[in-house]
Amino acid sequence: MAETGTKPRSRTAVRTAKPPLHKVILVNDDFTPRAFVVRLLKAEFRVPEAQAAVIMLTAHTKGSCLVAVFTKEIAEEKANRATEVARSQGYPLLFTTEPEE
Ligand code: TYC
Repeated sequence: MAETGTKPRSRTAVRTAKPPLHKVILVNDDFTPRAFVVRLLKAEFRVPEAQAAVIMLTAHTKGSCLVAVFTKEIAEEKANRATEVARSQGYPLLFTTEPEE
């Protein structure tokens, strides 16, 4: 193709917007058994045993603990689902979500 010798006057930076990420947070309570929390973390979030135990203990001692980070929809879906599984067993366990800074 023949060169015209002209150059584009402006450039457009091509960037793909990153989806906003949300944290899933485990909230402590006085009633849910520790072993159940660990089992739920393993089953719903695919967290290995040792990590599940650390997350559970951190929530137990500090009041809450970060479980994982996902896109907004997935985070809400996972938090709701895990909370519902606990409720279906009669426990008040709560998972919340919040946007990641
Ligand atoms: N605090 C609960 C107990 O002593 C255990 C627990 C830990 C519950 C973490 C919720 O997010 C939680 N049985």
